[in-house]
Amino acid sequence: MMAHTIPAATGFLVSAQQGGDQGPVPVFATRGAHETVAESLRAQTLNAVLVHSGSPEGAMARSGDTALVLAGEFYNREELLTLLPADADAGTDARLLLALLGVYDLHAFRLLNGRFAAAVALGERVLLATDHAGSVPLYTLPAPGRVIAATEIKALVPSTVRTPPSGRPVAEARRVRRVPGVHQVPAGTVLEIDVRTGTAVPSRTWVPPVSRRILPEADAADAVRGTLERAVRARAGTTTPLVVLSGGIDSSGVAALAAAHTDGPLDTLSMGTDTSDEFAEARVVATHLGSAHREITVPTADLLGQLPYAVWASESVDPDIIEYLLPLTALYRALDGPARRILTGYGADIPLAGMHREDRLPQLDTAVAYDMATFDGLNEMTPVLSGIQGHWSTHPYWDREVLDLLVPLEAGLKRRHGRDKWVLREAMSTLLPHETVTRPKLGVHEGSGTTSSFSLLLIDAGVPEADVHRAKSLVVMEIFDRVAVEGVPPAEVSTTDTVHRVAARLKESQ
Ligand code: AMP
Ligand code: PCX
Ligand code: MG
Repeated sequence: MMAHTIPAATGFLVSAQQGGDQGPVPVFATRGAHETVAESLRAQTLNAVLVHSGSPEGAMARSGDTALVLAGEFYNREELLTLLPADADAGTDARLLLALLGVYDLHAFRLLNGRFAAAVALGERVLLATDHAGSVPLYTLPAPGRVIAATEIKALVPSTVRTPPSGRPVAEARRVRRVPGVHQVPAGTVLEIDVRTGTAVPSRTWVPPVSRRILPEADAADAVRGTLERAVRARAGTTTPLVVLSGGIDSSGVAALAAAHTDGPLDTLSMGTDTSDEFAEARVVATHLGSAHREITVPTADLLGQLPYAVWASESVDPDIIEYLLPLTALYRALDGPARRILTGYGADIPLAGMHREDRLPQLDTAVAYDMATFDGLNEMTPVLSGIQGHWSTHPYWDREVLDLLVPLEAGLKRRHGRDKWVLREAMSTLLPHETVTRPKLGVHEGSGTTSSFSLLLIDAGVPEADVHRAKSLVVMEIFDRVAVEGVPPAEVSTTDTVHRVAARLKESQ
């Protein structure tokens, strides 16, 4: 079965408890209907609220003393099905996971290539798992007798958790700023929690490769094209997908491969601002592929005004990441109408070191190793970003197989013949116009003018140039505290006021 427009559930809040008290109040930025579920097992009750768009039953599964909920989807269903008897009950991803847990227990999570967060109650244990990239963020507050977990922080803050249990520490997990006891489940990890004690034991299910692989040019390019093609096909769904297109090699490559798997024209969409856009470059690709192409222009003042939405959706406090996500937030928010399955080129620059504009091989590989060791917790691929408008985004470059191929390629295949991301450009060279294949990298934060206009806002408020990055960080943290921790709606938080407060505070402390 191929993925449909939207997965059965795009978020959840669960409470697994020995007693039968009420579950927490559901609060999500992700748009969708809420379905309440209660499954009584021998030693615990699993209460859940699913965020869904019409068929929540596809996101849960129960058999004997095991019950689970799943937000998101798997991309290697066919492969996984070969592990089960032909008549296995595995029609949905949730049922498939249940069947795999029956055979492999928590090691089932090592088998999955997907974009998901899962919560499983089985016996006296609770399993909380992320995909290899932690691309659907998952947070937990494990306490003796009651484990709560959710795909958004705002569902676990003291005001929504009716009786905040005193949480237990979670080894190797990062704590959430300003929310006592709440930890983020690490990427590529399953936490095994004893519901009686709240003790959590992590097991890694994926780690980024650290060795490097040597391949002839042609073999490397063929492998990249074939692997990426499978990743795009697995994500394309059964309705026409929408590719968010900058006209750079990453998103253009995704668009070219998606067009080949779509009956009729592909949909593509570009955003720009009144200060900056990449419309001409994206149009070259759209014309080449014959896509139904749209352009959206967002005034710069509106763009900066949407900062609270970017933070509310991503729950990230990294100012650089917020600058990448802000133009995309504005793009998704402008995308009215029915729910769409969105493919993006996001993430290609991480395994290929495209952001670093580095041509020395040791430095390039240092950048790859660093970025692959530090992505966890940044939430840059969270589905909530487009989920606030009811859409579902997915990132082919962060497919598990694509990463397992791209990360280990020796640096000389990434920078070669004077080009960055050489192996990707070579892989796409027959599918795209020459000017697209050879176009230099421009980040979304640059192409939309986001970085420069945010800097200007701070400088105009009196922040010295040397303090701009720190001030951005303070602005983002303050907005996080309002919209994620205190539950203030993003529409009620002003970027400009926050910037002025931060500027005044910085002046005082000088
Ligand atoms: P980047 O790698 O900086 O180009 O941005 C990551 C991804 O965001 C791209 O691969 C595109 O899918 C999307 N994107 C970036 N810029 C735009 C834009 N101006 N319009 C639409 N989508 C964009
Ligand atoms: N990107 C990158 C992501 C870059 C930063 N993330 C990280 N180091 N964890 C990409 O699409 O790969 C741009 C704008 O380029 C965002
Ligand atoms: Mg890119």
